[in-house]
Amino acid sequence: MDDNTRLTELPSRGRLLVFTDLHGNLEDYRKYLEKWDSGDSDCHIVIDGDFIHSIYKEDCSVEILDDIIDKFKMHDNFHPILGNHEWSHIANANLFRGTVNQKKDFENLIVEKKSSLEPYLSNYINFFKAIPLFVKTENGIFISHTGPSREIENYEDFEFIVEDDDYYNEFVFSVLWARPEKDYNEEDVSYFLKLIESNVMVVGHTVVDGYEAFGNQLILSSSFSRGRKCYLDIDLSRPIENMDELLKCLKCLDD
Ligand SMILES: [Mn+2]
Repeated sequence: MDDNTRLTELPSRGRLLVFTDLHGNLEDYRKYLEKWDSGDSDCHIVIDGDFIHSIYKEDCSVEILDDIIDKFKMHDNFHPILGNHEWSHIANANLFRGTVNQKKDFENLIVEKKSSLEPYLSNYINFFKAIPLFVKTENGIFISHTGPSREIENYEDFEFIVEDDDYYNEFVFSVLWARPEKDYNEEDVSYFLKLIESNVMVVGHTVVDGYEAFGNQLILSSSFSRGRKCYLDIDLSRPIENMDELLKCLKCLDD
């Protein structure tokens, strides 16, 4: 795999599993991994951001992250994507849920589990900088943590994000933080998809009851959710032309 690539492209063969927003839930992480055939190089797994920062009593963010780093090094078919919670450590930016500073909490958790902050935090930040922002499949799917950005007006703008290494511009900010309705609408999704020549988009970030279709965008909640925990199990050899076809690839964790 190329160094420092923000866009991972998957060919039109094999299988793709997509899940998102684990937020430190080790039990769910293990359940999703059981569905993945790590030894089959055509069986891909995408973890669509926010694997750290727990909202649960038992925060397994460090255990999950250590395992994700190992698997990312070992397997070319394992694709973690950057979320805004991982980004907060790159940017050294506080991230609050209510009154809890989750960035600070994670640093405390590292000290608790490893008995010192460094070199662990620096290694984690280097890893966050090495993972993609986007996965694009040849059969028509584009995956990012959230977005799209209204700032992306043409293909050159998109290429700029992919080739740049800045984490602080409006483009990058929007694909990590944007909310549907507030920051983009269904027309923005369609405009962006046309621009990058994909048919449907998959995001996490916004908490829903398992899944929600927002125009041509599927919002997934696979662990931290308002009820159901949903994921995608996609045959990459079959074109996905529209939302109806994507919805056929949807599964729930406890079914
Ligand atoms: Mn998020």
